Amino acid sequence: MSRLIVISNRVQPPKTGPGGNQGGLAVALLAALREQGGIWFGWSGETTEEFSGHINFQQGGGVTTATIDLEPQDVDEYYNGYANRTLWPLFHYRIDLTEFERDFGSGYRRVNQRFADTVRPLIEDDDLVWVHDYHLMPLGQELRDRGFRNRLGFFLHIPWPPARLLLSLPSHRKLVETLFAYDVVGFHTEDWLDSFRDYVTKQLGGTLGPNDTVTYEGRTIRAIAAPIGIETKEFEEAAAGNDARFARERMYMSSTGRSLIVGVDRLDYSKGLTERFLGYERFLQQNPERNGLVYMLQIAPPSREKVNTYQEIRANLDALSGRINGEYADIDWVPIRYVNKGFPRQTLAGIYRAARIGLVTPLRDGMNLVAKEYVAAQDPSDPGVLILSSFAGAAAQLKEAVLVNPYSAEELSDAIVKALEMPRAERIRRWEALIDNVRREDVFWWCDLFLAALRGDAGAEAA
Ligand code: GDG
Repeated sequence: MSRLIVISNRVQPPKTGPGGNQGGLAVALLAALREQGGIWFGWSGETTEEFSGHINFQQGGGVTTATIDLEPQDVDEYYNGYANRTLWPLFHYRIDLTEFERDFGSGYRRVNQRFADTVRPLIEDDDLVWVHDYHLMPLGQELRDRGFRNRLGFFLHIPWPPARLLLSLPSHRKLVETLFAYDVVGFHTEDWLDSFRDYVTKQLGGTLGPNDTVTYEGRTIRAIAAPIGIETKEFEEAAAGNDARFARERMYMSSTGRSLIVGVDRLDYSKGLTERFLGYERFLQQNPERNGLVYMLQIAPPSREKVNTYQEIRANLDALSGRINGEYADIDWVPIRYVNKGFPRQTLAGIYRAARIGLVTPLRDGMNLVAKEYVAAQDPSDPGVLILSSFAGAAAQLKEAVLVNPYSAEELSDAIVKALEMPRAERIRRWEALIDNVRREDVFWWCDLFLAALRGDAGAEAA
């Protein structure tokens, strides 16, 4: 069996035992690495005055990780710059927040070259290489430029934007062309895949062929939809376990007789938190008789704090939650508990299970794993209701959720009422359809699907 080389911006060091706090992606990739052998390569998250190409190897839990340090300028231009000030907002349809700076582009190229130079000697002839996400799109081309002939795959974890938006990126064509260095390029949904095909055919003059192939300038790749899942079985077990029970009891004790509405998101403008708070405010305003009978817990650990749009959204949410609480709170009730810190996964599982409503309303999201975690954590005999943005990739699979337009405060407010009033039989019926998908298309299924395509297995059909 070929070894697997996983390359991503950051590397998740393997943690073993029940204290492990990894999400689905890390769990699946670590399992694949354990089975096939190989290395997970990426940035350490640390900086160094001068880039040396020194690789720090670590072994643990049957997996080898290899990390490099980057220069502060690299981090500014590549990570905080091109990746998170240019590509992230643009690919989430936020052209208003997208910053175009030449230095970002050159930093992005430089870091991708540094990745290629340092990882190249670690790769053996028949290793499979799987590159992840928007930070590293040109890495495949950089490796090919260094004479690399292995099977190379790329998976994009965020949406692929419509061509009309992508055209606003200076040198968009060059960036997309680099994807043809891979053998397989994966997206979460048919929607994102369609946008990619549309760009390639209309802007590049490429052609579509059978079995998900796309050809451009004599080079044929497979472009597939492969929706990521979660480690469903482990998460279901965690939700029924002791740590989760403890978290659940804490929630019940602090709010006897009140229905919990939960949101869990990295603090990011793509997650629609401002619009969610406004929708909840509308609900409070339109349903005075329900005030005091519900409360919202929004967990939002800060992310990308060096990027000013993230500082702004944080300040906005502080103000908005303060305003709503100031307006609607009572001496014994606070409508929003807004918490800017992270919790262990087991605790999250317990909180999800205690919640009558899971509110997952991103304005745009490649997939959204919280929606799936919420479903996996429910009590089968009395499940809660998932309210899900129709603009999350997950909506293509989780069709039995209450689907909403996250921009509409009215729709959010109506959906909350509908979920609170939903009879138990309907909640069970919807949940059974949801959990069926979350179990079947879990993260191991996703990983196998992509790797089968990458190996070029005959008959490896995408989802
Ligand atoms: C990108 C794409 C795509 C959140 N708060 C805590 C915590 N989390 C965990 C959640 C979930 C993960 O973080 C977030 O995953 P999402 O999928 O919701 O979103 P992104 O971080 O934006 O991920 C996304 C994903 O890649 C995978 O392809 O689905 O569309 O944007 O697992 O549970 N975990 C812990 N404590 C917290 O407080 N332990």
